[in-house]
Amino acid sequence: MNKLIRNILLGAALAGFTASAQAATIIGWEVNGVNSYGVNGYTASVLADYVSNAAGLVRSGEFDTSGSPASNAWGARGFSSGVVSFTLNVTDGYELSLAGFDNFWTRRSGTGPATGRLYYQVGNGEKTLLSSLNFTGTNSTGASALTSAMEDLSTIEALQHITDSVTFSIENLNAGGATGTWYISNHSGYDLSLLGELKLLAPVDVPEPSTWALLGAGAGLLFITWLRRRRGES
Ligand SMILES: [Ca+2]
Repeated sequence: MNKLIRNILLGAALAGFTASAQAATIIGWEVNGVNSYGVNGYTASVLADYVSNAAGLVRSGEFDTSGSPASNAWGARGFSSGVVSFTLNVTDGYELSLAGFDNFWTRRSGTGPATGRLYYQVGNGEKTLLSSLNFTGTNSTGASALTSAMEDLSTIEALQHITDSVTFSIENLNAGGATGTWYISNHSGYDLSLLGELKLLAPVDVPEPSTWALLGAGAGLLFITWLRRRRGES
């Protein structure tokens, strides 16, 4: 493409992003209609452009999915040292700035985990505690476990201008028994969701890394072929 036209198009795209810069739903899960604890790796119900979440909503650690699960809820039983997590991968050329959690509706049984901890990890960085959680809802209407720390992520530098990935993990604690349940619970709207903003990074007028990598790989192959010929290998 003509360089001038390309720069004009990129400039127009950037201007569009700037004009509409406001927090929107980046990812959200709806658990209405989810039964039998829901699938492990539950696909997001809404996902913004330029981010991916290939693994879905994942449970790991110690848990089981036997017994009689609640309706319209995603979770597990025996979550005493279980973890629920999800990862957002940002498309190359974009950056993600997180504004806050919008919804975080939970329910548990009487012997389910009463408290938890929410951590974030950007790329391969350190796992950092974002907030301690209280799971107060023990009936079918559940309760929000949002904290002020979760609602405003804009002041956390690490969660702004993310260009690789971010993982949130919920560690459930203090279960009263091995059969205690814990769920993301149905409420009006999305039941677990995150707000933020995606921006196109400013164009840089140099060959892209992939181009350099291809050039490098090509040169490497030529060199190996030349070496082999010199040594009389086929
Ligand atoms: Ca819902």
